[in-house]
Amino acid sequence: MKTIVKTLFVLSFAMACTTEDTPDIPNEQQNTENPKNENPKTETTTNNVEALQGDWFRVGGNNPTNNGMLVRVIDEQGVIILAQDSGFDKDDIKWKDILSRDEENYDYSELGSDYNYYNAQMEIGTDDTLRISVAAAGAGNIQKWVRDFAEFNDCMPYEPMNDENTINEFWDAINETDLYTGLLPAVTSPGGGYYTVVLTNDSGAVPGLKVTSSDDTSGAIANSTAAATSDENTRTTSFLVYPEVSYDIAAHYSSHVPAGTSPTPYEIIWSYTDIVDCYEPNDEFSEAKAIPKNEIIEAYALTGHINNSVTYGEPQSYDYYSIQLRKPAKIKVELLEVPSSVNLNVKVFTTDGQQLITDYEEVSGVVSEDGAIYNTQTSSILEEGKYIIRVTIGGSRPTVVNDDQDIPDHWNSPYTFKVTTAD
Ligand SMILES: [Ca+2]
Repeated sequence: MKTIVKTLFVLSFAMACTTEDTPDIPNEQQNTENPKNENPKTETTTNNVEALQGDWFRVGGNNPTNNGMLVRVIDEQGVIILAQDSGFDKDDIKWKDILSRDEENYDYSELGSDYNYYNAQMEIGTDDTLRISVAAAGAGNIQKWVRDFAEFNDCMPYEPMNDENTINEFWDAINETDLYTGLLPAVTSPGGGYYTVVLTNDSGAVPGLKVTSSDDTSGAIANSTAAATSDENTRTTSFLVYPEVSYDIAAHYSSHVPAGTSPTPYEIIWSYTDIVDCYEPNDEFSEAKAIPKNEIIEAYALTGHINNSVTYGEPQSYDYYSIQLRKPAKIKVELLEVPSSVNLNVKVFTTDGQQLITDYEEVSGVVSEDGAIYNTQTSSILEEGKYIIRVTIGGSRPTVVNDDQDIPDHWNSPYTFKVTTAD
């Protein structure tokens, strides 16, 4: 039943709404070469709704946000199982009092977005498609419904946007610091990537390199000299990059090994390595990206530095996904590959944000340790509908490396997982 709140909502918007799909021009008239009344039926008491029973997915109509809606016909009623973004609720009776006119045609009442019912007709085709026309406000509209529907997948692939540049400059004196504001440009790639900056010279100077987010005035992503490293004339820093953030570079002449020259030439070489993650941005609950069940999903666990430090629990540590259950089941999230440098934490939520109780099954490693691979399954069977899966990155998760340190596994290696259902 609708609540008072819903009723008030409907009243306030009634002027703007007509039916669920704004009616348009009716379909061409039925070409009845053999009018049905030539063979009048005698068994008028039988309501032939047998062929309609079961699930129907909406795939076409003049309101595309309603596509993917799932209506389940039981006897003479069609009930919403998956509402998608239609504004309807699960369990609303979308098709009411279906009455067969003949083998293919039915009359019924269609629930409009104003929660009034409108006279409508449906025709089932030999290809097991259902075509619906709603007659309202002097016009009709055609919707197409089918028995099965590919699951939503919000993956938006893009080409990697790698970049590089070299700057040649001079220090005029020992202890001079040259500041390059925004030298490392903001990237647009949703998944971010990583910058590598090399500050070097062949004059014997020991360089100091400072990298900071252009958006953060306190601290630094990296700030150190090449003193006591394997190559004291070169300082190298790599760090994870967040989209739409630029970074500043400070090049410092800290000291010299042999007799210094003045001015002292130096070189800054930077390169950007893009990480393609087709489900980003998905750092917020509201940004959850739809993924299909039973398919391997590939993503990167961490986008990088908004500020000079990346703290555990910041949005870029989260990946949110949504899945849909078409029948009651447990949700099972199977981690398949996990970078050795991170620990992944998997949680399942209702769309209201309520976290569901889950059980774990270790596949390799220990659940709480880096690189652990395990399955997460809801403890109870969930009803049909949409659910949110959150993958959080924990563990050691370095976002900066210097000089000879290896690029951490989670920068270059995706995690992969698959969502399945269980009884
Ligand atoms: Ca994310």
